Amino acid sequence: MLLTLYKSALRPLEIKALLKLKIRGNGYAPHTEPLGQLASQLDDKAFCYAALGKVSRSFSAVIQQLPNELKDAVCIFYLVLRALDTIEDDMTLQQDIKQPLLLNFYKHSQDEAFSISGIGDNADYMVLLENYPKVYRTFSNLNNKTKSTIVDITRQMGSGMSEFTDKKIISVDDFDLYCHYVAGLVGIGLTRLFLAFNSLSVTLVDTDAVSNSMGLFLQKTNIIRDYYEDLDADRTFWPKNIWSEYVDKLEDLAKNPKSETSLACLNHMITDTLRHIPDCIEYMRNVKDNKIFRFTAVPQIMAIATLAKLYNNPKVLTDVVKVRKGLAAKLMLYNITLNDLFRYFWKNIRIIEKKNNPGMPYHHETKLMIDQVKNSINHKRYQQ
Ligand code: D99
Repeated sequence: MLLTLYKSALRPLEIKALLKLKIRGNGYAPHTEPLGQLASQLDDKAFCYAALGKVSRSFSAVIQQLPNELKDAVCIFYLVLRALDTIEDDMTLQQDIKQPLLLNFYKHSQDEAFSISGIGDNADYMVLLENYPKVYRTFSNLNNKTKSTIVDITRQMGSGMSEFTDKKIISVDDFDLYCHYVAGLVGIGLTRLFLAFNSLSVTLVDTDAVSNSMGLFLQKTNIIRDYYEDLDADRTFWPKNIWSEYVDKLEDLAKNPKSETSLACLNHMITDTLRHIPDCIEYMRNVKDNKIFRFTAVPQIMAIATLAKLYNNPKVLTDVVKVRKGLAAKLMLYNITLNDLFRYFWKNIRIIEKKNNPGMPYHHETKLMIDQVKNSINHKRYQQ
């Protein structure tokens, strides 16, 4: 926390926001005891919120922005997805165990007796899977529409993850399909939860396609940001058809992080992610419920700020580059409006534009994408 405060030292609004969040306790200072110990002390729903606070502190703060009736649904949705993700991420699991577990997880998530030990690369994830009956019982108290949405998304996601356990990400279409399974479906599922809560909360025409882009934008940003960490864990999600234009092996990027070729590959990946922004702007323009807007806006603004920091930045290829937690805290504390969102996107796309030097490989394609993003913001800004 001290390091977090230090990083925001010159930004009083962020300091204030971080301290307020810490004092309010929900976002930054959840229970201090280990989740395993809490499991025996807390009732089912309290355990679920404690688990949420442990696996993603900033997300558990973001979720507080939602209307009460939606909080439980999204908390459980997140935990079910996190459980499934923990199984997918476990590299020690042999294929003939992992595949059926992924494929059938949606059935297990409806079975009170389901609990599984020894899976997960950290204690909190392991405890979550061991205490899955607590998640199930909290899930079972949700309304039928919410339950069927969560089960259907989990079924599709588990099937997609299973498909990709022995399939490599070669083309950009493969990349879009993988990200659809692990993140696009989250956007689609959330929109269904929002509409079940209030049918006028999101007024989209091409609902699933635009909701899918919301997930792809966040997931692709994470995959670019986590290049070095994933390389270390021998996990690669960057599509071969992109990186093989620049290097023979993906790990070669880390060998010459400052070279024009390595940076061109990084910028190419970021340009591919910018492609989803017009849909994200379209989504945000159609969120009519203020609390749902704030919930969806925070990760979007964090993502565009992250991309601006990653663009043409050699550090991405040797370390994990993150934006300040203070930004998330500030976004959560202030009632951000659609125009604030436009301002953040505009500011950060301008940062990328300034770093996109004419002499760089892929400069032209990036410029075209940036112009499309600017039009999508500008056009919406006046039309609003
Ligand atoms: C996610 N994703 O928030 Cl996809 C996962 N943080 O990044 Cl239910 C599950 O948002 C759910 O710690 C919702 O750096 C989300 C997205 C989301 C989506 C679509 C519409 C609205 C919201 C997350 C969760 C973590 C998150 C944590 C982040 C700072 C900002 C808040 C951090 C997206 C996914 C699926 C790509 C991981």
